[in-house]
Amino acid sequence: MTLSPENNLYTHLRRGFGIDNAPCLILPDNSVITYGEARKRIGQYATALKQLGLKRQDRVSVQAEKSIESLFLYLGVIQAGGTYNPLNTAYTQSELEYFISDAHPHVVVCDPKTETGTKEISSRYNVKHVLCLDNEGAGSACDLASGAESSDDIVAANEDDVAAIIYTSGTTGRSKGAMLSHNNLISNARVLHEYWQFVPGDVLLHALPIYHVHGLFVACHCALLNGSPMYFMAKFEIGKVLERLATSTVMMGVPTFYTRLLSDDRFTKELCANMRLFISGSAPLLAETHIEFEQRTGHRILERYGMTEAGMVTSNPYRGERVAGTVGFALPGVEARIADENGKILKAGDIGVLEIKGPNVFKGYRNMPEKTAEEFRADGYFITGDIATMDEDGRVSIVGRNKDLIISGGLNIYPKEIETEIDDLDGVTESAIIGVPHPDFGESVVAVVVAKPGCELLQNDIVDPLNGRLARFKLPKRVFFVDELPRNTMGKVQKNILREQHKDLFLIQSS
Ligand code: MLC
Ligand code: AMP
Repeated sequence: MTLSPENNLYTHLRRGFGIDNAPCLILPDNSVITYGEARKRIGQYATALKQLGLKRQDRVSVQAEKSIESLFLYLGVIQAGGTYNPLNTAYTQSELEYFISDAHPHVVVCDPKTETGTKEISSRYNVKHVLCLDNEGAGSACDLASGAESSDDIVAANEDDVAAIIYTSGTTGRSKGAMLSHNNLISNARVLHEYWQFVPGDVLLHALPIYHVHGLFVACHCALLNGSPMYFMAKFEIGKVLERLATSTVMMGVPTFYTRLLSDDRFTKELCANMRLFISGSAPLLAETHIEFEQRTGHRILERYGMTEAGMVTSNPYRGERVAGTVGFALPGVEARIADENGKILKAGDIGVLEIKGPNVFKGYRNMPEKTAEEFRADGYFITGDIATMDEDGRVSIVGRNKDLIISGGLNIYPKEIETEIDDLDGVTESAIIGVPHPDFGESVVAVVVAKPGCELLQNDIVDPLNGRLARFKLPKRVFFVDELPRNTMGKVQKNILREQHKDLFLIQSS
């Protein structure tokens, strides 16, 4: 293992950067940040972080709104050899405390609105510096960078050094910090850039958040490696997205983006005339959305499949059949197989758990060697927890999940975490959290609660106390009260029965 700038992700991204006066980011007010300006600014963040004493693989935890400054901060951390730890902006302060205690960051960057609380938490865990960035990209982190000399030096790394830690919720309710190495990120970025055939002239419409793999790595890395401009939007707002479509060529989104576009009459074939590629992932894209989209626009959405622990894993082909309801083939360099729960490899067409291996697969969960070991087979395959089939040609379809996970609008929600909070409430005996079909979010959170005898509870008695403890996207959208939960002979709650009972809840309401 050699320590070299050649092993640093930023070296590879920067090689792809456009010439100095080429546009890198186009903002809602049409102002443009060039690649030269971006490089300089990233170099200022790298210097500022080093001046704060950041060393190779020291963590920088960031819970800040999407802005050009938060993007530059990310790249500055990588240039400085640090480990970037983005956090969903919806996380509450009590959720934040766990991440800080686990990541043990050298620097925390937060929104000015949460500065007091974040400083208090950080002081308990010996964090050296707490800085701020607001939704406009202003704040002490930005000021510090402005006062630093820009440097082009990229800190040497081992290819196995941890470039990012992304927390993904766990089935036990405790979040796991997936450690992604520079090499994990470089290999995946290169493969996607080539597989999706990025070309000069591409313009990426970027409306995803940048605290997850999809918006931060998949989208940004492809554009940066290609030296392409990105329309950089704070969030997915339909009007703003429609405005930019006519001059974009590529968009990446979660299925909610596509269903929202389809439900807007302004979204037409003409508006998509310049588009080369629509990519969907992070959650299942309904076959009906795929078909309706093609009928409306003439474009076949390219669906791919991935996860925090491995970046992108499979993809429908760029040229060749993009089949609705399938996630395509293992990407070059990635090996995929279907196995039963004991690890016995199954034959084509059988349903089992998808297992994968490749340079994209993470190094493990931070501070959780046992949990990490449990999720790998002896021959190095990672057990994804997704139920899938693979046909004779290697085309994969995801048909379910072996993990008790809800994906709402592309965000993962683990029922256990919510159940633990609800079960702690006065007047509650127990609860079950389920995901049911939702026309906008794909799936939505529903709570089924057993109250203690004699306790009359209402929906608000359950939801209100969770506010402030759990991010709001995790809160149940509906609560049902029952006398008892259905259980099998082993005593396990039969969530499939509950899901079946409530499957039309949001579909009926919306029609
Ligand atoms: C927001 N809300 C949600 C929600 N997003 N509720 C459930 N599920 C969601 N995903 C709630 C808020 O708490 C708020 O509720 C209300 O909706 C309005 O908030 P908002 O921020 O204005 O929502 P909106 O802009 O409509 O956001 C929806 C969305 C967004 C789908 C555009 O969630 C989004 O951009 N999702 C993408 C997530 C993503 O990038 N996933 C990739 C993970 S990586 P209240 O009660 O407070 O008013 C991964 C690997 C892979 O999975 O394969 O890519
Ligand atoms: P995350 O933990 O946020 O990285 O989410 C990863 C999970 O999202 C995967 O394990 C899958 O369950 C799901 N996922 C991602 N892409 C797809 C897809 N195209 N189809 C179905 N599920 C998907």
